[in-house]
Amino acid sequence: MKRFLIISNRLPVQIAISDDNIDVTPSVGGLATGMQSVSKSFKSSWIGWSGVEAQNLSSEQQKKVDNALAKENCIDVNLTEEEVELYYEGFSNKTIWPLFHYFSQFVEYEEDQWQAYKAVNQKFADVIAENMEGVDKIWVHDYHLLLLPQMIKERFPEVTIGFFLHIPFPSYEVFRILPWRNEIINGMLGADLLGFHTFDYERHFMSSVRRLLGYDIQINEISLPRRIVKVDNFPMGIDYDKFHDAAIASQKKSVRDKSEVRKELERYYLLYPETKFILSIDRLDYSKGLINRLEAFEYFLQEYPEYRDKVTLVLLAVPSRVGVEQYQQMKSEVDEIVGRVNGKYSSINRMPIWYFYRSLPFQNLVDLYNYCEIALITPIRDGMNLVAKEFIASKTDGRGVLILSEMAGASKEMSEALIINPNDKAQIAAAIQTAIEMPDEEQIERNTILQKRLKRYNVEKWANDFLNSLEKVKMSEEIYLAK
Ligand code: ADQ
Repeated sequence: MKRFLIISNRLPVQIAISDDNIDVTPSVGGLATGMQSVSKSFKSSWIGWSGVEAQNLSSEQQKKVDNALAKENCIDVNLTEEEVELYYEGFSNKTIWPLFHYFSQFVEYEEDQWQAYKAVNQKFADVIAENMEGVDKIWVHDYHLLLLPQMIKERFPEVTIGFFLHIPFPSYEVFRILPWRNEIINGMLGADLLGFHTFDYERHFMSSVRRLLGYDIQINEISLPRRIVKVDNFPMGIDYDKFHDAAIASQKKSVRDKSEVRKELERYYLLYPETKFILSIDRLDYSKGLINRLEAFEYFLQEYPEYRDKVTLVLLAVPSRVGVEQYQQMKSEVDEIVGRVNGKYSSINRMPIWYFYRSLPFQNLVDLYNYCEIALITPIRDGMNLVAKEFIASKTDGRGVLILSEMAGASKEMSEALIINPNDKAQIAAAIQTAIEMPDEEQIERNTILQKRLKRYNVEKWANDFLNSLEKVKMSEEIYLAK
């Protein structure tokens, strides 16, 4: 059987190191799940960074880490503290991330970060080169590794390379701001198949290729001098059954076995049966629109006073990139607004916002999705947004209303949600009212369509579709070269 390589910045594992023990546990994220289904048909290995900085390990410990990773079919790309700072926290998260999410005011243009980005992409290419035996296909993921496809193609021209971008690709007028724009585009064009979440990102990419490099472009093909590159959209799905089944199982649990979250929500609901819970979940990231969401909620409480005692916003923010200045600033701003709103609208028994700054175990997450009547998801920009899909998948009686930003890739597939402009406070407030008042039959009607779609196009289907297209690319390339 041919071998297949999956490449991403981080390996899909968590590593815990103590004096005499190394514990490696597989992580359960969407990408890892999608890839599990792929590894049924291919013998695959995953190459990426373990999350442990190389110089913090003794050679003995490094050996143990490598052995433990090998059992999970994972291969570590050792990164030093400096590389992590310049390549990951630097160029990836201070240049590419803000630019591709249209936050051009946050973009840093640092030559040393760019050099580190190139060097680490090269380091990935070197580790790949050491592990190429029997490999005929490579799938590279995301914005940390935009130069890697070309680096692999130069060394292994016969190998088929796929690349998938998990974040938006911005319009040409934004992308062109980048001093290293041509290198980035050329890096990506090393792939045989380029995948994006939406047609718009695909179109933006094509437009940048045409305007920067002048290549000939047909509907979803780019003709390079010696080969063609296919470009297509593959909206990423979720592990639908996992969320749906967990929600059903949770409802059947006895009081003793229920999660703390569920017990607390049920207790509160007994005291205040009129309460509608509005759920907000994301990483604390400026692209996710937490500030505008909180301001819209504040506006709702102010303009719709009759609902003040009937709604509770459950705000869950996962700590993210805590070393980056804009993230620290945003955290202070969120703290301030939550304090202001709770200060103004709380009563002795009730608080309008329940604020949690932490990650949650899977079961609690599912219980929140399942129990809360409304989800308020208002990113300023978001490649896809899986939370929106997980919320709908976790509904078991068809009830629940999703309010979703038109700037999330997910909005393209979820038009049955209440779609809003994240910068329009009045529109968001009106949508909250609509959601609270929406009749059950209408909720069920909308969610039935959404659930059917999410179940059909799940993460397994997404991964398989991408790989099927990768197979076809090879065939059409042979025809092209024969012409
Ligand atoms: P993210 O920006 O991380 O992903 P998203 O797609 O919403 O955003 O995925 C977040 C994941 O984290 C979800 O699977 C969710 O279950 C989990 N999560 C969120 N809050 C949590 C909490 N408090 N505790 C535990 N888990 C939590 C990037 C892009 C997105 C794109 C994905 C996939 O930015 O646009 O959808 O990749 O391509």
